[in-house]
Amino acid sequence: MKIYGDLNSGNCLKVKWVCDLLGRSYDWIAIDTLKSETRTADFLAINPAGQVPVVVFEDGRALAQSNAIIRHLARDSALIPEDPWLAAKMDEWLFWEQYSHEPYVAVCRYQMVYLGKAAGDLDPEKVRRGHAALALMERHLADKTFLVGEALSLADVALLAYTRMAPEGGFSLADYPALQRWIAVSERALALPPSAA
Ligand SMILES: N[C@@H](CCC(=O)N[C@@H](CS)C(=O)NCC(=O)O)C(=O)O
Repeated sequence: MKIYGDLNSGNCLKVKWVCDLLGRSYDWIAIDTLKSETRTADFLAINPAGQVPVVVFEDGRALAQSNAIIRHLARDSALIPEDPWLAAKMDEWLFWEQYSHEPYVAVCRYQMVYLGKAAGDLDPEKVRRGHAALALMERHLADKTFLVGEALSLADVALLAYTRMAPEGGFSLADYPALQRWIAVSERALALPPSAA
């Protein structure tokens, strides 16, 4: 299996973390998104959407979209709750992450880290919606260890990717103690080095 990805991308790290945790072997093909390596004819032949991550399996079939990939890779594993209701709640978080979290938290980080924007120059609406996403997670996690059920699931993997990087996008986590606790627990479960957050 080949994973085309950029290690600076939370979406790509989700895929790497799931493979590492499940002991799946893979070749990591480094794609530099900042050098537009997602726009070459060869890359577009693999993923016409021109985005990483994309995985090419042994039989040549390709799968894009980080949350679709991790859902496929983790099928039949403990990262997806057996209980159908809890699995659906996990999916609720995966869709929410892509529509209500990543477009704000990850985009602000991208603009600050890679485009050199100052925090004060970020679009205030993006900042407001990023904080709204973090606050929703904070309320949910106030009395819980993990987002769904009693164990790490793909919901935690997907949300961890950009939440642990939120400070790089100008989102201080100082006022989010439950989030900080959850980040530390999830990082330990994934055997990741603790983030600065
Ligand atoms: N919804 C997609 C988003 C993928 C995405 O935005 N990828 C970015 C890196 S995080 C990318 O490839 N950007 C380069 C480009 O658009 O050319 C997913 O979850 O995989």
